Amino acid sequence: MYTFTFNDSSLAYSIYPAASRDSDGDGIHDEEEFNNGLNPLSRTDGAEDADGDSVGNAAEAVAGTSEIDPSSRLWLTPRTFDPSGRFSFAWERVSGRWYDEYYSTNLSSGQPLPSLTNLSGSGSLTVTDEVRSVQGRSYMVRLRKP
Ligand SMILES: [Ca+2]
Ligand SMILES: [Ca+2]
Ligand SMILES: [Ca+2]
Repeated sequence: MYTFTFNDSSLAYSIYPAASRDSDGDGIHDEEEFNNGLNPLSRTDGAEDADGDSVGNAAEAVAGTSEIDPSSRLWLTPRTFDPSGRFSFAWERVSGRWYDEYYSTNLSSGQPLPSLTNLSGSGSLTVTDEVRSVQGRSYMVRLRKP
């Protein structure tokens, strides 16, 4: 898909691949906005949540999830404590994205420590904390887009 722009004052025009252009600067490429019923010339819809899944449209574009499918979102789901007290959680990975998993025992000071990094692939990934007592621990997944 290509986008054609025309300036009626200067009579200048351009043609560019919509998949590589973000005309309104909201973090979502024009082609993705066209395909999902968003407005590629309005940056206000980047902050909106078209499918009501609690993740904004621009954040979904970065995560590689669908802006129009509420079942598609980056979301940590707590699984369970196993019999020995280990805690597991999961999230859906998107192909072409990289993930780092962090935990912290104290969010008010210090930095979260990486325990698993450079995770890629697709589909659900379950991570189990090998520590048997996770009381007071917080978990975070950082996403990187190449
Ligand atoms: Ca855009
Ligand atoms: Ca959403
Ligand atoms: Ca979604």
